[in-house]
Amino acid sequence: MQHGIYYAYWEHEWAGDYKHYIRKVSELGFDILEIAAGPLPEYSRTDLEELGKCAADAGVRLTVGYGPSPDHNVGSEDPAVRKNALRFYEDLFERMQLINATLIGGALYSCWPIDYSVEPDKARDWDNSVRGVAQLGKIARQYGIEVLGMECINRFENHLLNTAQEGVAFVKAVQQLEPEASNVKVMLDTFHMNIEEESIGSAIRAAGSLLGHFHTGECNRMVPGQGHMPWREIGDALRDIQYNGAVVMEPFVMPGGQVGRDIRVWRKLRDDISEEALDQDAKAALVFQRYMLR
Ligand SMILES: [Mn+2]
Repeated sequence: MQHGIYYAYWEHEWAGDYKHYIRKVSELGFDILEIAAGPLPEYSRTDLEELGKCAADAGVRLTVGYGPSPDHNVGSEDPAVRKNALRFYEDLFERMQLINATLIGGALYSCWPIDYSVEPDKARDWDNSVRGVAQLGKIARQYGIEVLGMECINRFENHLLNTAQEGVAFVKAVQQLEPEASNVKVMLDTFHMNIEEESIGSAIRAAGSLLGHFHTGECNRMVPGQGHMPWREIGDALRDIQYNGAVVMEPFVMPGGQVGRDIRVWRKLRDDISEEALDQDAKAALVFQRYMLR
């Protein structure tokens, strides 16, 4: 099991100096830095190669997170949008290859957050998304992408995959349609599970061998260990399914900027939000998480 953290913990915008965060998380003792896909299309080939080298030199693995914009929805009803989305992802996968990133997770089957001003048609969107993700998985394979994490997220952010059970049904439907899309996996996040699942342990066991990526955080998105998530139950379930993949904490504790708006952080979740204090929390959370989930 490798432990990581999402760079946006320290940022107000969905971009940042990833080299700075590679060095920081390496010093804090993490194995993985998760970065946002959004800025990568702006990077030159040289920028990407340098980023990959920086990570390799620091011994940090890069994973990628993405909340797809509506024009990158592979399950859109509009064929032009689906086509545009696949083109976007193919370019992104090529960029990921240059930084040796083999895992991407998020609501890749749809967009984030979904626009609920129009009532969603879940059955229709599900079918479109299964077909779109089947193609996505096949394309990703050509670029060495080993995990496409279908993140099961709460009802307020998307309508398609709210529970692990739905995630499993979705991934099985994709793999049935396209056997080459075996890189399409279930992705769970304790923050979302806390809202949607009857039992967090059962949800993890339901994902079982299909679990490809795991996000952690407290119920209010503070770092693991500072709230009341059932970490013992989570650890037991991950051990039961012999999960040996990435576990990336995704804390958000600061209001402000586009990150604060998108994540709906309207208050400081801890009194001291200086970089030093955030670093200390991350370090303590890593010790806690390694211990609880080992
Ligand atoms: Mn997440």
